Amino acid sequence: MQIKRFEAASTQEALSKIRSELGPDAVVLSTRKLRGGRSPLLEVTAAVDAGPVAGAGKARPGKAQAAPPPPREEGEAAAGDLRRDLGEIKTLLAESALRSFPYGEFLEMREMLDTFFDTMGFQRKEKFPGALQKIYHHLVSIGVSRPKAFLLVSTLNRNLPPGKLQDETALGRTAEKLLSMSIGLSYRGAERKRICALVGPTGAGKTTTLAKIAARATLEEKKRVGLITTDTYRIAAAEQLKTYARIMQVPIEVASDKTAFRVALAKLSDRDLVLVDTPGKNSAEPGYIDRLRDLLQLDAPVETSLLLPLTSSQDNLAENVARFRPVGYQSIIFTKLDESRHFGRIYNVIDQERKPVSWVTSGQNVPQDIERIDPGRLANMIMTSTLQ
Ligand SMILES: Nc1nc2c(ncn2[C@@H]2O[C@H](COP(=O)(O)OP(=O)(O)O)[C@@H](O)[C@H]2O)c(=O)[nH]1
Ligand SMILES: [Mg+2]
Repeated sequence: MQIKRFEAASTQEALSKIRSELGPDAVVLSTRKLRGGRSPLLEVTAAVDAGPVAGAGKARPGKAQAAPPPPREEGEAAAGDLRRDLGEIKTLLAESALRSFPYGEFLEMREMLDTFFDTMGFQRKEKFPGALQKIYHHLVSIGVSRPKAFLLVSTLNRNLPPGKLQDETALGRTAEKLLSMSIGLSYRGAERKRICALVGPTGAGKTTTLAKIAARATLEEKKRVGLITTDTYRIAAAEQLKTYARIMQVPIEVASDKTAFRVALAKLSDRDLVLVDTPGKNSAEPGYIDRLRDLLQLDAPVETSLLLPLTSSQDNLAENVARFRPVGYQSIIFTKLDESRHFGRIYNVIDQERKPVSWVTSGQNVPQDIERIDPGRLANMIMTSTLQ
């Protein structure tokens, strides 16, 4: 790996210096503001994978002597490069974190990487027809991460005959199909169980969603439903669910510990569907996740769904996914789609976690604002960025 340090007055200037000296495969390792002098100066360290550092304006190092790859494989090569770049970036970020990198600088560096990715992505995208670029920008605008959007678009570019890449409508449909296939990978092996527990951060919509699912199952599927709330931390929490239970005329049990939970399950053994609400307590509190995992470890199979509000930032979604992973959830329910159009974040999460999305909710009305969702519908929502 070749590492080189650059000084520039702006991000753009730094990027153009890096590109002309190290070529388009260079990655930014660090960036910091230099103090002193009349105008602000940026110090950027960048690296390229192999080969000698070439002079300004010269061809790309290492790859200069190599024969140019055949055009059909260019997208694949670029995608491979990007995957490698990202892997390397992740390692570098982890290393930086270990060396207790100052947080401000860390954020600045991430911002820089985004700008860098945009510029690099754009350079490579220039080879893409306009219709494909439009799809890339749409995906990014609704929250699909840049690398994932790039991979989707480059897959289309690689696999479609050039004629098909000009027709925007047909291309949009194909993109939707590809997205649906990609999402479908996460749905393999998904099955519904008799006992369903909802977990997730406070205010995600667990109690409201549980009431919606209960009402749907009772009214539409004519199932005999039973409810259990393990949320005994706040008196109002149990009351909230009891009110719904009374309206729907379904039995409800309150369980404050595992023994009481087992008793409650036994009482509801004649029910076709048992829905379990979990505490709306600060999930970051020590011991919370362990207690939840222990509670839901039963002899009977349980489908645990993680609720994630789409109003959360991508970082916050990732944080909650990581926090609740030890509970061992099988599916995800995205809530509050009426309050955010960042449907692309759904794709990022399930592509990363490889878990199916069982429901999405889009409002406070019980039982209306909930929808069972499949890969095709999700892909359509992402491509049209509407709930319809
Ligand atoms: N806009 C919107 N609000 C929702 C949705 N689902 C739940 N809420 C609201 O979010 C708040 C917290 O919901 P709640 O079910 O008590 O969350 P819990 O703490 O996870 O049980 C309440 O005001 C709900 O009405 C949704 O899909 N869209
Ligand atoms: Mg609740």
